[in-house]
Amino acid sequence: MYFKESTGFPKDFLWGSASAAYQVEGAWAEDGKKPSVWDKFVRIPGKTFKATTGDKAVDHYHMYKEDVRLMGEMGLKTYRFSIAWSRIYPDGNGQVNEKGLQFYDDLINECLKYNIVPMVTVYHWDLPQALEDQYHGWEDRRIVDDFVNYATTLFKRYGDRVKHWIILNEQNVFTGHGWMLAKHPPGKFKDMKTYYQVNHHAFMAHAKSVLALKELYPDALVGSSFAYGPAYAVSDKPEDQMACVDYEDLKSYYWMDVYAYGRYPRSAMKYLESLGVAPHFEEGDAEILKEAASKVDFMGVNYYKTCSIEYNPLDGIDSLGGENNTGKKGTAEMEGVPGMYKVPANKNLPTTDWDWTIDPMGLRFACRKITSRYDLPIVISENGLGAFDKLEDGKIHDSYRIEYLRNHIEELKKACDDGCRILAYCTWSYTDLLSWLNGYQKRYGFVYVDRDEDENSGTLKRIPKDSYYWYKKVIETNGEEL
Ligand code: BGP
Repeated sequence: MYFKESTGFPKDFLWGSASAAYQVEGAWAEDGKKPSVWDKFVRIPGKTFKATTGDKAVDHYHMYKEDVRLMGEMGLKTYRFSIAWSRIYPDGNGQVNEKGLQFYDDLINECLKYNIVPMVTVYHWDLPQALEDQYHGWEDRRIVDDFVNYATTLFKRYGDRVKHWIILNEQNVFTGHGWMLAKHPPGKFKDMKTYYQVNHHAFMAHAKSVLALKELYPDALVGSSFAYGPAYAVSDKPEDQMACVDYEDLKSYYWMDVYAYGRYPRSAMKYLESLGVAPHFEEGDAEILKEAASKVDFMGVNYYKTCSIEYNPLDGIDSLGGENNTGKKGTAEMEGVPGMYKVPANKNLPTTDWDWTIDPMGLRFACRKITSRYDLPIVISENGLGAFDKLEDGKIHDSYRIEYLRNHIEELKKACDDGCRILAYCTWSYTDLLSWLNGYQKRYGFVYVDRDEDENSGTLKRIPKDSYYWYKKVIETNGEEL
């Protein structure tokens, strides 16, 4: 739609930035914390870029005061961070660890000191290893109760100060990478049946946590964050359009429909049943999903890229695709399901060095799709550019990041004009941090952290980049000066 006048961003808009515990904290075995599945996984040779780990990460655990001070000076309105389950319950369940709880108390209070709204992610992938050892983690239904117990502990402890809660981060990514692509723990390949069952458990954990939170704090705002890569059909051929509908049902609505409507897309479920991989429901599950969906306040969206969809004949490509984890352009491989769709590169769009399309309008597209399908408010919980940053005379001139963010924010403003209710925009990420599979060379932050790929080199000094000062202006002018 085209509007002569922009109404701009709402007055109380939350300009934010995000991180995740494993990617920033370090202190992997301190103050009672026990290993998470990531602490173990990164030690398997060949799993991460140059064998990088989050043992030390960017030491946010010890340097959080400096990080939050820089946020305060920037005028940041919200800081989205996650809590490490294995700091709170080192064994996943059982004994709670007071020192772990205290750390997040301190972090939350530090944010509040600078009028920064804490936005808490309950789960950003770092499952306690103990639960993997006890019953294979997400594969077992017991995870649901342990998760809700953990989440409820957080709600009770922090709910007086935290209003914004994201239950799960990118359920589609951690399950897809964990049980189909073998790229995240537990490193299983094409285990489709377990993949869908694991997802059902995660949906139940999400739903029951939403209900538990609303019971304690009816005014809290809650949702989960979905990694949404909107799909474009490559042509107006009906078979390409149909392929795109298939792709969206299986790769997007399969998650967002459950969060927003409390039910799976009918065609996707029919398809999974035909393959014999549909998830098993326990009695009452359908009702719980529905009830929780009616209480969800927003759709969390992590937006990085769009994709193109083309019909894939029965004798066509059969591949889960291959990610580029090196930063060498053009090394990603195409995904395809015979008889349905394939995902060719979009020739109309530039890409990052990791082959992610750069598509600012895709963000507006995502907001519009969500608004018309679910009519829910939206929290953009992640958006950003991973790049190689070079220190020059002690500074980082990241004009490419500014351009990326500016173009995305412009499109987000148009989404606001279109009537989408956008509550927050969090860039990924605040400081530089560990990229799960791409080490420390793929940088996203407003604040440069002096550290090398090597575990022990670098002073960890924080240096605000050009984008830091640029975003400060954006916040000051509520998105008017880009
Ligand atoms: C999202 C994750 C983040 C972050 C980001 C960038 O999928 O929620 O944790 O890692 O992507 O991804 P990457 O580090 O692979 O570039």
